[in-house]
Amino acid sequence: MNQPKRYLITSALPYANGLKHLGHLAGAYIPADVYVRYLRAQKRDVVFVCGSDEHGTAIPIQAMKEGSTPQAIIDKYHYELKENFADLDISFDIYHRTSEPIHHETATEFFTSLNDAGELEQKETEQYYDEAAKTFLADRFIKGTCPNCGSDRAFGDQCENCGRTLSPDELINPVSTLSGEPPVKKKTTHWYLPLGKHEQFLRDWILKEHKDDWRPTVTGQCKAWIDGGLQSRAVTRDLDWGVKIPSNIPGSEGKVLYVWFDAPIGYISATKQWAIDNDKDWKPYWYDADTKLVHFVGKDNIVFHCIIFPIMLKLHGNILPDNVPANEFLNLEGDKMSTSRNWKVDMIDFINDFVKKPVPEGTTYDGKQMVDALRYYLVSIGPETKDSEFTWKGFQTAYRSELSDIFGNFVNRSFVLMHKLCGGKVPKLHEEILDDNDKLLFADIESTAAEVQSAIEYYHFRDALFQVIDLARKGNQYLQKKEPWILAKQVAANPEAQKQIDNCLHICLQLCANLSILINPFLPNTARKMLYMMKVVEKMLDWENAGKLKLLSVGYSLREPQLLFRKIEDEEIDYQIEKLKNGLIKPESTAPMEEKKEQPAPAEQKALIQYDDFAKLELKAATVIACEKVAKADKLLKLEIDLGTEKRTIVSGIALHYTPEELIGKQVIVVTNLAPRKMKGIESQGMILTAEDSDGKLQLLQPQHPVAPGSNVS
Ligand code: B3M
Ligand code: ZN
Repeated sequence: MNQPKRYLITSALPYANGLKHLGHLAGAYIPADVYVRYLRAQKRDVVFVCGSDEHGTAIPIQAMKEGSTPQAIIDKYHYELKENFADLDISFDIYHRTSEPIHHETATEFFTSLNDAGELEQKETEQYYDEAAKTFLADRFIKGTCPNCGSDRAFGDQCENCGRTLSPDELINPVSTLSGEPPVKKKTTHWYLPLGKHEQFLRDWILKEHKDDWRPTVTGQCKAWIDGGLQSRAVTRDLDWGVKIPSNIPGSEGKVLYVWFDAPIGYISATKQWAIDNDKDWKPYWYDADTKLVHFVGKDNIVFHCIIFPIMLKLHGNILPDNVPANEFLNLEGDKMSTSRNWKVDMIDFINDFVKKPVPEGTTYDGKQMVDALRYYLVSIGPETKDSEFTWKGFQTAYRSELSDIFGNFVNRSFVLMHKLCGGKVPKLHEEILDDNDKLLFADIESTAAEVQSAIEYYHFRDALFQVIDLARKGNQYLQKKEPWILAKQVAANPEAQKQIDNCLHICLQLCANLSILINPFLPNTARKMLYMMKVVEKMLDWENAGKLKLLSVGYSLREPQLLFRKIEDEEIDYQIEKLKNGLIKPESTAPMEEKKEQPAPAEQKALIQYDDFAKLELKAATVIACEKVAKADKLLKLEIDLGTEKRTIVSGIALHYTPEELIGKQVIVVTNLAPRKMKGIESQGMILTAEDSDGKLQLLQPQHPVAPGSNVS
């Protein structure tokens, strides 16, 4: 892989007019932080920027409603957001804000340079104006009757009832949501960015150049937008809150930059401020082609980061993003997360209820364990390819059955046994008696390090984390096979047994050291606690150590194990579920205080097919009669299936979800007329159908009651 010289990583700038919830955290902040921590462990040159988005109509309007000032609103939320991110260990190099003078200067220069180069157009239009509130009205602040469904709760940008995208002109009997009065039409002149001029560039850059390396959900949304026709976009607003258009430009009076024009420039101004604070040069990060720029955002921000901002960057002579690994949405307990309905879990609530919760007397755990617990669950259910779901029970189960029972348990057992059977020191490795199990685990350590690395480089964070847990699972299986506690009873009669114990625990401890390196980008607190137990310095977490088998020196004495993951009690979970249900606000007069979100036609749905297309598939029920792991392929299982009249071999990528023993005897649904395909040298003669559950586990599709092998499925 060609390594860029430096990285600039951004997370979407949150609006400073409210708190952010776990959906935001899972979408744009945790994945970015995992990536950045990995890059830092790789010793790469990386800057991670974010900050508060403090402009837009929503802020002065909220101030008006609360009888406050815009400045008071942004101050309140800016500091709160900054602290919330810090409490959850999101390790920005700078958390800036767009109200800073350096941002205003940067954004003004950007606008002026595009305008001077003739890249913007000025147009006069008529827009709705509220005479009582003395302000032009953003689409969201006009309400009326929907021309499509007749609901009287439609907004100027969208009808909440039927979902139709609207423009304010389409509303019947429009009224201003500010004064309740019908608005009047008033002429106004604005600057526009003609997107249409850049269609070919976008098609080449997104749909050709990045066809394979961007997520299909991202390119799909971009394609839908481009195909839908690229309209010119107004980049200024009539407002007195925001970045003012310089007064020497004719027509600038009363105009500010549209918030979506200035906000992404916030990434640049944040980089500038970071450079000032750290005595660095910011320019290469935005001008040198050897910089890899990656924007982490949620799916509602795709269009701005993949279409509008890149056009601005190109016109301004900056580098373009290398990737925008946008996430889909995270739902909550069976429903969409929503600020207006209060169906959400705010970061601050999790912090107060878990991280900063007073620790009962006599216990040694700390709140940071719960930061890692949350980070674990949010990565493991990360909506990387499609919407996924947060449930409190799912959180408790994943934490207990994966993190605590597999990872925590392995580390704990290794340390306890080492203290008991090897005098608290790293035992010697007796190379001459290494057996196949030992060698296999060594090989697994090496290959997992490489796989985790590759998954992170490709933004497959879920998969990467899964691999780490799977490696710990292998450690447990290894211990179970070796049974050093049984060997210990034989030592008196057979001194060779001690050598076997030594080998087993030597390998387990080297695996623990590796696990700390691999888990570090995801769970930094856990990694540090492991360092403490191993009495080694931070430097061991350097990624170049991942996959190495001699990280801990023989004879080195290690500390007693510490509790890595405390228990999450049922009462804590029940309390959260109750709290969520009690806080729900029924949809009524909710005028969400968010800027309009761009929602192009959903692109992730596959195209319609005709019945004839479907009828080409041959689906049959079959019974699994034998099953084994495929050598050197962690995800693959080789199955022998009985189709009544014939038996077949199938290779299926479900090894991380089922053990071979679990599958034998089970009925499955098989696509039997799929062209045979070789995987790891084995010809697969069909495909097994599964469905992904909310935890990302594949579940077999099965007939409700057993049927004869070979039965047709239709
Ligand atoms: N302030 C966040 C949002 O849409 C918006 C992102 C700006 S990123 C430059 O919720
Ligand atoms: Zn409607």
